[in-house]
Amino acid sequence: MDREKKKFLVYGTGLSGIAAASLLHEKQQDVILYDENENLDMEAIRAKTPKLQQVSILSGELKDETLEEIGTVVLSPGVPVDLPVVERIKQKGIPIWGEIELAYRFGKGRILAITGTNGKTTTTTLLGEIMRHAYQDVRIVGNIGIPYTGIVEDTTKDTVIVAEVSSFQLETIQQFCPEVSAVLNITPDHLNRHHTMENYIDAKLAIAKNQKENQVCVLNYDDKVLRERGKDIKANVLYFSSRQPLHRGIYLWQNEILFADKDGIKTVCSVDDLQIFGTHNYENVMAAAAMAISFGVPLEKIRKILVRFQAVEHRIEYV
Ligand code: UMA
Repeated sequence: MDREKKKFLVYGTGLSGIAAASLLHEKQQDVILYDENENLDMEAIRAKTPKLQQVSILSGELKDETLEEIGTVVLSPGVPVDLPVVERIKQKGIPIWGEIELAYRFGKGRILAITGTNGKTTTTTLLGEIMRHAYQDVRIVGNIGIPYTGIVEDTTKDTVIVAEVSSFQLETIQQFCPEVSAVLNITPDHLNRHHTMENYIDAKLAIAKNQKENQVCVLNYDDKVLRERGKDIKANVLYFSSRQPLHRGIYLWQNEILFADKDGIKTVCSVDDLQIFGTHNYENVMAAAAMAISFGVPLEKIRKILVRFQAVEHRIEYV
């Protein structure tokens, strides 16, 4: 059977799975929603969205005969890619897309994407606010708790998408390609899922794997791994540093955040004017500012939001 005409199987019935299945249904694709959990409350799932009334929902063991009908599997980020059942899907030659990949294939707009072990949510929120100040239609999505597939139907070519992406989500991208990406830092995390630090680093850096020379990847110069691996990135790498001046990039010098490029050095802001504190937060500010500058937002607009921005809930703040 022609794979194009086969069904999608959406694996996982959490936030990502429900948004992905709803999008596929909306796009008139044949879709099966699947979850390993045998005690799944299907009625509760259907109740979550009226769009799912027409979608078949399966749970428990995933049978070979079901896979015979499947053209593409859309994996939720929480599903490890080395599960025996996922290996079985790969052996059958069925393409596996992450939920982010599905959104990318069906969505429109310009994408900025952020990953890193720490600071993702603060940086994503801050960048989202800067973008909202500069553009009309801005969506903040991803690991932050808003599935990217959930907003795809509302996107146009003018939509600006600011996405927080986790290593789990990046493991299953194929073509996903942000215009501007950032990796904030990499320290050991989620090693039960990725097994080795090398796998974890590879998953994080996949954010830049499809980027071209005219696109930008923002990296932390003070992170040894990122400084090394930055040399292999095809995109234009723009570094930030809280420890040293850079010829080209954004850095902390005494109390000032400065941006240096071929035209000279400009002041982004003074850290004394910020509402968030600590070097880790100055790094988040530098990453968000570097991304916004790379996207073409004027410095004055960036500065206005930086000095106004308050800590994201449940993050460290000054009391
Ligand atoms: N499931 C299986 N088999 C498995 C694992 C899960 O069938 O082996 C099923 C579960 O029974 C459940 C569903 O999959 O029904 C859950 O899917 P999920 O774990 O992917 O969770 P979602 O609700 O879809 O939420 C996901 C992200 N979760 C994870 O990455 C674990 C959310 O990030 C994200 O906000 C959301 O998509 C929207 O994009 C959470 C997270 O903890 C906050 N992320 C990690 C982190 O930040 O450290 C990476």
